[in-house]
Amino acid sequence: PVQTHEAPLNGNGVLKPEPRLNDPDTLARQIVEKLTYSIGKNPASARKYDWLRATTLAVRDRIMDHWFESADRFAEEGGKRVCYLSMEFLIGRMLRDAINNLGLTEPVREALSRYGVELDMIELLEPDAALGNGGLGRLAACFMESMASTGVPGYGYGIRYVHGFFRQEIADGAQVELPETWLVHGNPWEFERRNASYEIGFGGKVSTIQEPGRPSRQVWRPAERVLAVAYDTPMVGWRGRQVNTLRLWSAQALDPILLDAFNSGDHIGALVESNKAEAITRVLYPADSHQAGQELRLRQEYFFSSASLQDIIRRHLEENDNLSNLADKVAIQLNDTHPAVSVAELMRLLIDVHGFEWDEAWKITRATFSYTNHTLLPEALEHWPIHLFERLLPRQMQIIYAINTGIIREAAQEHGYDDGQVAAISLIDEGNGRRVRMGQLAFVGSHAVNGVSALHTDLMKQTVFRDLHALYPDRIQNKTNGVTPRRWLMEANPGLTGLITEAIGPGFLDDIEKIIEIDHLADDAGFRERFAAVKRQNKERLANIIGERMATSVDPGAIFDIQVKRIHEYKRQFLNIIEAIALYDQIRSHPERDWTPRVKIFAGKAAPSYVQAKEIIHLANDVGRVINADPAVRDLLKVVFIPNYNVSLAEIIMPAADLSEQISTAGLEASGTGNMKFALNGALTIGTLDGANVEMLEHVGEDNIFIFGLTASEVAQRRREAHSGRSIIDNEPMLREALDAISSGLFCPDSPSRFHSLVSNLYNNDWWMICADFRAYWDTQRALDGLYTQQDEWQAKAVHNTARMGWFSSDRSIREYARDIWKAGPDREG
Ligand code: Z16
Repeated sequence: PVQTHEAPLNGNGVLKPEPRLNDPDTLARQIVEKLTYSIGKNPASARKYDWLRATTLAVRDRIMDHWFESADRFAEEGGKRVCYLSMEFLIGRMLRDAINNLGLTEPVREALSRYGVELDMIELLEPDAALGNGGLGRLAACFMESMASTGVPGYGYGIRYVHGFFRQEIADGAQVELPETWLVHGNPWEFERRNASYEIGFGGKVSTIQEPGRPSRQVWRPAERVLAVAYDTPMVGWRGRQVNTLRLWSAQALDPILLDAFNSGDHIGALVESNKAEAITRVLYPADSHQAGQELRLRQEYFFSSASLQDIIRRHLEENDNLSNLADKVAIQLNDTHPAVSVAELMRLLIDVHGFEWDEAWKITRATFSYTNHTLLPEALEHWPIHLFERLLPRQMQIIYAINTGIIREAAQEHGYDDGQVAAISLIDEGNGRRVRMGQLAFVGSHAVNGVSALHTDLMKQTVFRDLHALYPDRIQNKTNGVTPRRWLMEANPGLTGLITEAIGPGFLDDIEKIIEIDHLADDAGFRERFAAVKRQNKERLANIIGERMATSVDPGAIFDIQVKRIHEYKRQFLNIIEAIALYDQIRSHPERDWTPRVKIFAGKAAPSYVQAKEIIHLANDVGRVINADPAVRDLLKVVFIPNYNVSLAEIIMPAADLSEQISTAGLEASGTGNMKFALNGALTIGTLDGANVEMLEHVGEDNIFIFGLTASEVAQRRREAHSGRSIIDNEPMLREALDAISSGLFCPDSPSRFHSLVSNLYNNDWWMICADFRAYWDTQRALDGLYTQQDEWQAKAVHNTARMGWFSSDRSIREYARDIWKAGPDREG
């Protein structure tokens, strides 16, 4: 195996370079030095991209100083490391975040201005690192930033996809997917670590080796092997206090080319192996809240799990005599079930490679792992067909059977479980063609299992993990999600950050919960006006983008009513669109009424194979085209779908919202994190009692959030009663007329039946409770119309939202994980 040690760069301190200075003069000089000697341009001939690259390299030098310091400190202190295993890290752009956290924003701006270069302009040229689908991947990115900011020695482990999440275009109203190519111009943030590479096996056979006088052991001989090569990216914490590492794995063939085949004339065949290996890390699956069931996906999951575990074990053995104290030195968090095969893989490595007995290995494994669940949707729960699993990972399959036997024995013998209860906890689903249930595997292999909001965690105990929870009642705990205030307030909304700093000083930048100190300023008319002025500026910026990209003019004086997130039936963008159509109808029928102008803004991507989600995108675009062009509406209502929602667009949208739409069918959104970003930036929320909305209500108070609709238990009740939409539609003229308008082809005259199946789903079973919640949603929206005309009241509520959102910082989430699950971090000695 290709496992060598990384050379300590500043051994004895002899080779240690002078740390870089941060004044504008030095920065200006060094940026030009990079331009000249690393890029080969002079300031006169340099293009915008060259300046971006030179600036990135100069900033990167400053990160290196902190990075080594952090690594040396961890090694010296010998404390517990936290490894966050995640198939997705949705980071976005990195330059502004790094500059902000290093306190370099003003000196870099000044340095560049000497060459007539604008920092804000070059920042926009950086591609988004879009190695994630949505909430789960963005949470991992916020957690990486917060671990570095709160002093947790955190290591992210994931996959270096060549193609991140697809680029979305809208053509004639419909989503078109295009490949994303963030690496084509090189990636100055990553460092290839050839010396950290590991072999990953697939397929083959397991044989039993029996040596005289010794217990038999299993040896796995994989049929295929690929190489996992590490690429490290620094994760800079607030004030550069700590820099952690995100280690992403790239797949390569062991032999780059089969020379024998090539020489005998088979030029294509010579490359087959390398193509097959590289395919593993070629592309991110664009499936959110839905299992991607292909073999390649299982290969991806095992590939990055095994590489990460081998790396963790290697580092541990560099610093310790053996692996028996692994759990004292490492906590491994499984971000959803995507890395759950790690449970079997660590067992294999401990037993087959490092000679542990089963019981000892199982103790170490459980003490090391913990698992976060992000969804209860049955279609999202991963379960792999046994035959596929067995063919690809035969030894891991054996281990899973053995784990299962142990768990079932414990349940039957010690707890008297009957056959039905045993079937419910089994790692093998015998129901539909025998499958490995990855949630069950992650659960039994972990000492702690968490949900991502209080409601979601309760529902986990009642639904998917009901029987395992009964067996292990102390294992499930809640860790409500959070978002990093550096990216989502300071960097995205410098205007608001400046205003708050003027009002209460900069203390909230180090401790976001201090933002509560602006709460009483909700009663201060002068402050409210300045708060509203910042919002207005942010809305103008978004209005300009909408004008440029979509040739639609929107009035920044209107309510900016925004729903941005992945498109999914349970998130109910459809309900929002139906409300827009009903409002359109009312504005036309009652022109004399005093309508409050509104701009309804949508953005988000649909999984390419998710037909209904794509129809919803199409509907939003079709409805927008008709409403925006109707003179009878007199600009009182606009409907806009902004293409290609991503982290960078979110950074512009969040600060520009008056109203945040968080309207999922209750019980289905595990947490939501966009809800937090909006409210932190002073948007009011219209939402259901779902996910973290419930806790937002508790923090901001019921006067400052607009809750409507069925509760989770009411939804469950109606579903048991086989609720259908028809009787509701019959008794609700506004709803019926809106649906009739859709069915009539009013919005799609070229293809009038386009949305028939979307509408007939509502009549037939209304699974997502769109009809059931329509009236409550409509009434709440109209109350908000009224409130918006009372700007004093509206702005006071907006101030309360910003003031009271400090708790939803990912710093708080991370401190809870560190305290309750990892037993690691700065608050623990050693
Ligand atoms: C995802 O983004 C989420 C769940 C999931 O099973 C798969 C993906 Cl890709 C989301 C949840 O839907 C959302 O409620 C939650 O806030 C987020 O994960 C982070 O926990």
